[in-house]
Amino acid sequence: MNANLASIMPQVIAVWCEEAGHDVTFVVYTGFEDLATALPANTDVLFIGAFSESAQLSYAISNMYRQRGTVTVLGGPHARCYPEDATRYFDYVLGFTDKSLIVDVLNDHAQHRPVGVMVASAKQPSALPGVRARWKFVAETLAKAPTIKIVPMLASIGCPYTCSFCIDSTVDYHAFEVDEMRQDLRFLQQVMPKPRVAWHDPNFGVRFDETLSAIEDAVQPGAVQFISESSLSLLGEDRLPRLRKNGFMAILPGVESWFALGNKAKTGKHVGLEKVKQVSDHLNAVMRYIPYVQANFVLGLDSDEGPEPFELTKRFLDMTPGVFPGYSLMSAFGRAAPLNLELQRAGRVLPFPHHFLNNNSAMNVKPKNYSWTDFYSRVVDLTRYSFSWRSVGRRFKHTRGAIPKWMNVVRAVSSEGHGRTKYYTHVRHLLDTDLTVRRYFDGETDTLPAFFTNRIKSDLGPFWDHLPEGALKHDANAYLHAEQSSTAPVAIATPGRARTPKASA
Ligand code: B12
Ligand code: SF4
Repeated sequence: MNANLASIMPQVIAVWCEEAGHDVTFVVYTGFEDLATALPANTDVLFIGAFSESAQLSYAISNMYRQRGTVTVLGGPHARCYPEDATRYFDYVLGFTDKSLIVDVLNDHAQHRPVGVMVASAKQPSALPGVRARWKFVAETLAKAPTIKIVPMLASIGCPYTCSFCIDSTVDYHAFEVDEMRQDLRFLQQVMPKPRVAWHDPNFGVRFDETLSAIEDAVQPGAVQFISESSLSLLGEDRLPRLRKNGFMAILPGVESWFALGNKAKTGKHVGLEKVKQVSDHLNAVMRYIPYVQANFVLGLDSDEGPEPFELTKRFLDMTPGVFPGYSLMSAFGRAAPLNLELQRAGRVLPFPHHFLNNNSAMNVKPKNYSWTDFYSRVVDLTRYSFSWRSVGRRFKHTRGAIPKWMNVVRAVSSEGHGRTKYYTHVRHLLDTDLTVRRYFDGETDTLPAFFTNRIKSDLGPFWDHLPEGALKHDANAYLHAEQSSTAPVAIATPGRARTPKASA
């Protein structure tokens, strides 16, 4: 993982473990470290934070360390989304995590095998150690980033909106103490010459005035540069000058679809071309103030049908040439969202190994209104259009500033732009030529086609040999099965500690 994209929570866990009196070794795995030697041989407890795309890697690492007697704990998006599967490979699988939960796990530190325990705090923590407390671990992480170094911060957690496909649709919005934020920003300016901060808030600026005032108190205009993900509804034209003045360099709003989620884009009931025009005008205005704008779209939502959604996105790109488009193939990340239960009930979720669940390597939901071949043809066409030299040139021309201009070019010609077009084109070709692929996509078999198995093998490299038996397969409907079965350990969502670890043996 690029060190600039690393999560806050592993740094938080490291702080809490030290506060509880433990010796901590913190490792950011960027793909180059030798994990066999990076941790002390006598490690008692190993915490791993992983997205689902790193699930198989995390299972292999856990296996390596469990064989040495280490107790292993998984936390992060994969643990929240696929806890049942993760308990097959970890002693503890953590959902929402606060300090007291970590202390409980450390006190217990027992091997729970063959099936680990799922534990979670009742809700998201109301406060987390800030940058000052995490600095040692932030600095270790940033030492691995090339020239540009980005510090991750959080001003809030959860979201007031309820987009049914999103993990935060059921998590209440909670803003952290602004005073803590002020102090962190002052501290950062003492330890870094011109800090860059990425807000990891699911939806930054819900409490716009309060948050911006705190920034203004602590930072001279422009002394710190900021990046954030905010919904369009929060980016009214009256707020843009203030964001510019305070050094906001990049904003990543979610448009998602031309036919749904109008409240989030502040387009109300307008759909189709009307929404395109409105969002395009809005984002062109945003670009007059903020140099880098990425608009995020989800492809394959149930609200979309026929060629129009794709053609409208092309139209949008023509009308908004400076914006970088971020595409996600609709994905159901296990327990992440209420919508997933419906999709599992309808038999539409495919068992693609987690390794491919990163919104582009595979789409694990059968589209409602498209055949696979039609869908992939349209995805190929749209990505080709978006990263064609014509679009790249127009984006370059309509973006201000050297870094934003070149970042767009690099992203377009890298694995993200041209690389994805090539990958989607290949998958589209396999749908025509490889019956094992077609039958897997159609849900007629759960035998993973050789193309995908070989890809995991090559991605995991030496870790492939440590992958536990059966780790490429999971129950794609585990969420539904747990809801239906009274005996299933539905731990994560219940109030209070879901399943308290035994007292220390
Ligand atoms: C900020 C963010 C990013 C940032 C920062 C990424 C990062 N490394 O943290 C950026 C923009 C870089 C990013 C990129 C991606 N993201 Co993102 N991102 C988020 C977002 C909006 C917030 C996450 C966050 O920090 N929340 C605040 C923390 C405090 O809360 P939390 O994550 O719920 O964590 C709690 C527990 O899980 C636990 N915990 C968390 N980590 C750990 C670690 C340990 C060791 C322990 C014990 C506990 C623990 O403690 C926390 C407190 O209760 C979430 C959506 C969301 N609202 O959660 C998506 C989300 C995490 N991202 C997602 C995805 C798919 C991606 C990408 C693959 C998208 C893409 N195609 O590029 C990439 C992959 C990045 C990578 N591998 O590094 C998915 C993950 C689904 C999954 N099961 O894997 C999510 C859930 C969005 C979604 N689609 O629903 N992302
Ligand atoms: S606005 Fe963004 S963070 Fe909030 S529920 Fe919708 S998708 Fe999730």
